[in-house]
Amino acid sequence: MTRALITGVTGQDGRHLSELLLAKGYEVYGIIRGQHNLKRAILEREVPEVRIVGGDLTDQGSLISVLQQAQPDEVYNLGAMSFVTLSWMQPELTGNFTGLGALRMLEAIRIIQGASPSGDGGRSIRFYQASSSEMFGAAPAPQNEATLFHPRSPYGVAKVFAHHITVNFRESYGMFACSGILFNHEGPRRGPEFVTRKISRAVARIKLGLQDSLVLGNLESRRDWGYAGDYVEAMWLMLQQDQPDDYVIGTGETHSVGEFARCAFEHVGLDWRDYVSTDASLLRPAEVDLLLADPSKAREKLDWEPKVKFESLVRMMVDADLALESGA
Ligand code: GDR
Repeated sequence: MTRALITGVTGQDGRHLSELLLAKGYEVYGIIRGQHNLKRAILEREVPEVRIVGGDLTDQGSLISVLQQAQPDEVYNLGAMSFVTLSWMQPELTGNFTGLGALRMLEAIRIIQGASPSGDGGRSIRFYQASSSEMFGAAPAPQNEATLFHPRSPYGVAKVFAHHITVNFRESYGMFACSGILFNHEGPRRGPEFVTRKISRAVARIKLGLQDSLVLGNLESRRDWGYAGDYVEAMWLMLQQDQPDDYVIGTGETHSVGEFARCAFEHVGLDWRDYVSTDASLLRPAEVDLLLADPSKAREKLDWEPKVKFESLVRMMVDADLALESGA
């Protein structure tokens, strides 16, 4: 039986990926830091088959122990401080967790499997790094694997380090290490701090009379939004190839935050202009204005296509929040 180890297993992607791998017959181990917490409880309820192991991306020794315990064939490093806004408030923590965390896991794998600098070893554990379109930041669109990074947040900077160290371990030690540069991916499991879920939740609550308005920041920024369930499939595909490589994953469509809000309100028969206002305190010190993926390499080499389109994604999220908020 193939064994996978996932960091960030309690997050949106961790839960989707666990389900995908379990359905493929994998034994899935998930690293959880700290003691009991709400996110762990959600994971245990939604995907109880995941074997939970204690560890922390800021603790090198714990990662070595976890690898010894789980003996994985594949490691998916999804763990990060992933909320861009928070990365300006806690930049050092972000660098440590999101940037150095990837290095610690790579080092742990190298130590465990005894990869040699000549590149003739270390092919047994396959490694996936969750890289992000935030690395592109201000780079001109559309963005693909050859686009130069220009990150605009401490989070983006930390992800650039994690991406390059993944490529470097592949080149230095011959490790099967892949970096998936995923554009924004959403769904009903998205945390409420991210703009799509903030909107879908507010729309549901406004429709049900539980809330009367929604305050947002920048309505003009544009994102390439896809469905998280489609994107975890791409992660898995990357680790099934003959050669390790890096891939951009996105839809090739871009929409503004305002368009997302308009579409979400329209779905419940409301006009977004009656409910949405903006507040300058929600603007970021530096913004990423336009993200648009060119996912041609993934389409050609992985035969990967996103299935859920923008409007279906918005409707899926609003419907899920309507069900949740009405206790259905
Ligand atoms: P992002 O996602 O920063 O792209 O990173 P987020 O949903 O937080 O922001 C998207 C855009 O919406 C604008 N915005 C707001 N954002 C939030 N959170 N709250 C608001 O009220 C609001 N109003 C406007 C933002 O300014 C921004 O332009 C996500 C994360 O999941 C990262 O971890 C991941 O790497 C990238 O996507 C790909």
